[in-house]
Amino acid sequence: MATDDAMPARPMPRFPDGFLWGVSTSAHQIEGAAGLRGPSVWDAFTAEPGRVKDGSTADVACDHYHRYREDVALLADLGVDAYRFSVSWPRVDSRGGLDFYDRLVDEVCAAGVRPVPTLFHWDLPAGLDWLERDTAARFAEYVSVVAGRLGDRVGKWITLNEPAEHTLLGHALGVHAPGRKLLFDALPAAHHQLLAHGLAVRALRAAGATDVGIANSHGPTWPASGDPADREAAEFYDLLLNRMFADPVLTGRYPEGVGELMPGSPGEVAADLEIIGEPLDWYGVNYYAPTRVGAPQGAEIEFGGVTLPAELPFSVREIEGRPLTDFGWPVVPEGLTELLTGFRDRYGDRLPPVVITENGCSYEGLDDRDRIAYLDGHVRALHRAMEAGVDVRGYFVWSLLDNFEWAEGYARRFGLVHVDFTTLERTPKASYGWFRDLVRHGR
Ligand code: IFM
Repeated sequence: MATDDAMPARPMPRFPDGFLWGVSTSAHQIEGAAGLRGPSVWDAFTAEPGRVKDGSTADVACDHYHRYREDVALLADLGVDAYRFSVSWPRVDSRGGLDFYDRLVDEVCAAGVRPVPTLFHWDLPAGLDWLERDTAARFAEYVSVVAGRLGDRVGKWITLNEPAEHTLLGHALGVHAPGRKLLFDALPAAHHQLLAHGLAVRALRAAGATDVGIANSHGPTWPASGDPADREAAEFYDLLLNRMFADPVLTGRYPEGVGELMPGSPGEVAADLEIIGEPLDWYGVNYYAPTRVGAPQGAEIEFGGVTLPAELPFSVREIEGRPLTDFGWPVVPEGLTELLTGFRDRYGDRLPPVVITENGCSYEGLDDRDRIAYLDGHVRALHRAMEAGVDVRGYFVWSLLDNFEWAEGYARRFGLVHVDFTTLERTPKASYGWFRDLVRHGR
């Protein structure tokens, strides 16, 4: 079991009353295919040889479908205020419908924890396609069904998880499901997800929801040098990964030059943007690390487990002098302060209160001091952003459990709780004890 002496010696600054401490997971990464779950694009993708590095699938994953009571007991013992999980659209579409989530939400509420469902975390039902506009309308129908069934117990909702990554990794580079390598022709998948987000906000509002957000992934983009070519490439990268997903949601506009690339006439895109820009109650940020970007170098680049093709108009460079996680991601806590204060400066009053919907790191071992150092540094960096005037209302660790890390399979361990993928035994790590102390102290 985790020990109580895991807390770093330096006292943690106080967080305001009501600040939400939580942990996150997603359906495809933990549940397994048990029950009546229909197939998703991820099932088809993992069945293709060579797609997942260790050749694994998420057919069992953490078997959370059967072990959810044990996992909710871990949440209760951790003492978190909130649990962010995702609802599997293919499961809801199956004959089992929402029965599993009904039971899960009851269990989470009974443990005194607030359920915070994400309505789409990459497991699109097989046969649907984000390149098709109709998928956005289908998503809104599904969201109405979920809200109708769970809305009596769920207050806080998340529409989408990381549409940027789902577009980039799944549709532009082909390293995630559905495995397309369309490069810039993948942009309709981004627009249709954003439209789905806006339609989902409307569907949730129609069902009476008053606490709605999105979980977008963001990070500062650092130019590799002061050279104009590097600066221009970094600005472009910032546009693609940050502004293309934050601007339309927060301001109802695409950054200059982007709207023209989206499917539909200018009038249609403008009408969609009215929907996409529906006001939110809060804005979710998933933060892991900044990216250092320079002019293209005419060669493929290995970056965070992904091969970036030579023809991209930028290249990703190493951030030197920083510790790396097991995934090879640099540990840069102050990037979170920079990101949040930068958002406040860029979006001003258009930025609603922020919630950090994911932050975490992959490390091996039960005595995971590196994870404690990572989380400790990032929570302090978050506090500095709050001192600088950014309105942040919550912080969720990715993740409660070690789980199926997409194309990396089970090789990356992000959990506060270790999962033995042979026996499925759960063992809290040192970081679990540290986070439990932090949550107690934070109150
Ligand atoms: O595991 C993922 C999660 O599904 C989305 N955000 C990043 C995490 C770590 O890669």
